[in-house]
Amino acid sequence: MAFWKRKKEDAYISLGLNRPPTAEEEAIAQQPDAQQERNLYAEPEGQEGFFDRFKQAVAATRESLSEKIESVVGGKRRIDASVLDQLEEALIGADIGVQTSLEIIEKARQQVNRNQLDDLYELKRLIKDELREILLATGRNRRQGTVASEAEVPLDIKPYILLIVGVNGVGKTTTIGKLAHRIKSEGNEVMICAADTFRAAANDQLAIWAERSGVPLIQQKPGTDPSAVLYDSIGAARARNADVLIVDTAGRLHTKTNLMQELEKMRRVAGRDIEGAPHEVLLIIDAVTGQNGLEQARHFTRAVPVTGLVLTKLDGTAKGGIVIAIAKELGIPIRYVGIGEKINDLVEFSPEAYIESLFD
Ligand SMILES: Nc1nc2c(ncn2[C@@H]2O[C@H](COP(=O)(O)OP(=O)(O)OP(=O)(O)O)[C@@H](O)[C@H]2O)c(=O)[nH]1
Ligand SMILES: [Mg+2]
Repeated sequence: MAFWKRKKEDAYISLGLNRPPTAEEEAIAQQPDAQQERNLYAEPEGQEGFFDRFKQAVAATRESLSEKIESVVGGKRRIDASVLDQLEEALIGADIGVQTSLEIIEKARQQVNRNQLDDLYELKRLIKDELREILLATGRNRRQGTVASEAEVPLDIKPYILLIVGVNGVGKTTTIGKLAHRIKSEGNEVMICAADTFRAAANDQLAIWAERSGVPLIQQKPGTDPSAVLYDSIGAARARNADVLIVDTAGRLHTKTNLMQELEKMRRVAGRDIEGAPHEVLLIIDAVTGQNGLEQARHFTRAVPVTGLVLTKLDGTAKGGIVIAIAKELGIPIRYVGIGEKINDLVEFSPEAYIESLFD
């Protein structure tokens, strides 16, 4: 079940049923493993060619990684030390992270020494398994309560508040437009709050996306206290009985602690008015900025309780391995990835689709 889904019937549709589940089915569905399995292997519904789009998005990374692996292993009959050294470089080059790359290669080395691994196919299998394990561990952290899970949000809370945070230019506004479109098309009443009052042009840009997605926008003059705009928007959302309120925030510099305080204030304002709000704090990270984006993310997660990540511009980088580095470092689930600039260019993140796309 997508984390923001509000309609009760969606809960059973997401179980692959066209009727409410029996008590027994419900119990099975509640088991963590069943949930995780579904999230991992189910292609998010209603998305034609989901896997193809994913493949397209990581094409540059796949090409650079797979080509390197194949050219390194090439016609060699055995996987030897020099192959593994070069492979290590290829993994690091894809931004998977130095430590992780070293660990994977060390594992491969041990298996080669024990004659348990001797061809390219097995080597790729090992890498895939290791990467999958990292992404699964993120899911497990989540269940251990590091991050709120959707099951904890009562369906009758309105509006469900999504706070969107991240530094300048990472794609917050664009992602809000895509999310608004998506959440609305699933049958929810959506509203957008323009709490990026820092930049004069921010409202105009958001207004364009609000219009594209056919969703009302609540805004005030540039320079207004963002928390005041949020307060107003919650009132407006209540008045219209909106299901979901998506809140844009300024592209704040992580070095300016006062901006972090402002975010904290917004959180308080939301929480005072609506039980459990903000229900989701989505941190937007630009995949193109690689390790730098990860550094920004560390700052944010220290200051605000980020519950999910959106990795944008995955289509624009050959260093798509950053997904792994982020999952491992932050232990926060990646909810979506941005794969282009258009309204439909946002896909639910699937570890399985990601890994298969990288090595197919
Ligand atoms: N290729 C690609 N471009 C994207 C994606 N998401 C956003 N962009 C582009 O990134 C640029 C910045 O996006 P914005 O949405 O304005 O970013 P922002 O975080 O709101 O920026 P500020 O409000 O200035 O902090 C725009 O040119 C977007 O079209 C994506 O998934 N893929
Ligand atoms: Mg913006």
